[in-house]
Amino acid sequence: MVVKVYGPNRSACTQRVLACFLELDVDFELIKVDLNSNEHKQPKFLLKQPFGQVPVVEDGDFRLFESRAIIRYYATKYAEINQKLYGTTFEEKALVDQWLEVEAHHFNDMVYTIVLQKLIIPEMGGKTDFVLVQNCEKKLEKVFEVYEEQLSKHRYLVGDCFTLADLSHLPGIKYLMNEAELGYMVTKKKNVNSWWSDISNRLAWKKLMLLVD
Ligand SMILES: N[C@@H](CCC(=O)N[C@@H](CS)C(=O)NCC(=O)O)C(=O)O
Repeated sequence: MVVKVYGPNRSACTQRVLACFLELDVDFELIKVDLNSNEHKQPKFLLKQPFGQVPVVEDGDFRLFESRAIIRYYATKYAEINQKLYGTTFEEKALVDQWLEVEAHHFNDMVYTIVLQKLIIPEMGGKTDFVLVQNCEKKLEKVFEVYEEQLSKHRYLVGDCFTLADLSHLPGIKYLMNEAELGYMVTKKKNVNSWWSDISNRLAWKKLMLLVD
């Protein structure tokens, strides 16, 4: 069954899901949602995602939103394709969840605000709040310090295998490096830099980057 993924391919949250699908060889059809014309806030879309956000997936009659819930579901469903992606023991799974929570609440919140302030608000004719951006950069610096320490002990965030915890960072780091011009935050940290270089060179991510407008 081909899974329908609703979301623009430039959206970081949609990319998180697509990266997971490419890792697991899940067949998908990407159905573009035009955020510029507020398609995601229209009644038809709100029936799929009541908060008016992308992505949403439809797998036959089964519908799911929240990108991290989606990747957990598919990594569990297709565990035979890649057993390590969501860990193999209760403890590994708990650690993947721990780092996914770190990504969602410490890392992504900062990156999202920076990208919003530096790119999206000016595109819409608004003014960047540079004080807010600076505060987020400071908080993000602390997050990367924690990652640097963790990655000095392990190749990936959870031990020696690539997991959803690493995958979930790919879209945000790519935005930081390319769009927000804050690549130095990654490159100046030896372990974080080699981790980024490793995970961004995975075949699945490279394939995804070819699909992105
Ligand atoms: N926690 C949600 C966040 C979804 C989200 O913020 N999506 C963004 C695109 S990456 C969006 O729809 N933005 C438009 C909006 O919030 O109005 C998830 O991970 O799926």
